[in-house]
Amino acid sequence: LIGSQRLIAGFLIFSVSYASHLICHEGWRENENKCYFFSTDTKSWLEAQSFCLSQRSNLMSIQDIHERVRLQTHTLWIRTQIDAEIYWFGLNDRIAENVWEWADGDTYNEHLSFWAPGQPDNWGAEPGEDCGQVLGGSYGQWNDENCNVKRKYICKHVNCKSTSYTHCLLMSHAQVGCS
Ligand SMILES: [Ca+2]
Ligand SMILES: [Ca+2]
Repeated sequence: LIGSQRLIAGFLIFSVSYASHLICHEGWRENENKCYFFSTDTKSWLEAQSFCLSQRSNLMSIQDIHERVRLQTHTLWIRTQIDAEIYWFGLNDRIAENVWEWADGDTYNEHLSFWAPGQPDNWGAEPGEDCGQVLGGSYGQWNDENCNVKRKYICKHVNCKSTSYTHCLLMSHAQVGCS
């Protein structure tokens, strides 16, 4: 009996660790139970969000410090992934000027914001700048830019194979990688 219990326990441990390496589709990168897609092509912000939705994801939101910072080194995780390039992510104030929202519907936490100095500035003539991007050349800091500009983009979804289904549903109603 003890032997078989060990076998079952061993199998469960194996299954959990095995599953944790299987959680993102090919071409997506895993970080802390989420999957990220870094595009090589460029799109307007809305086109990029449409693409992410078609992949059962959304333009990336930043929901905890771990998505910005690798604790050991305080290196921004995003910064380590994007070199000096600029990528659209999910932040936008398209509905109401200077009211920032994430494309996936999650809460915008002011204390996690990481705007570049002087940003957001809603620069230029109407409609100004309503879409958010991360600046690889500036430590992954954020800027707002005209939504029609074509940029590379980052999609994200929670990976429900790596966590309990209930927990996954609690994490976000809109991050649908798990249905
Ligand atoms: Ca704006
Ligand atoms: Ca700006």
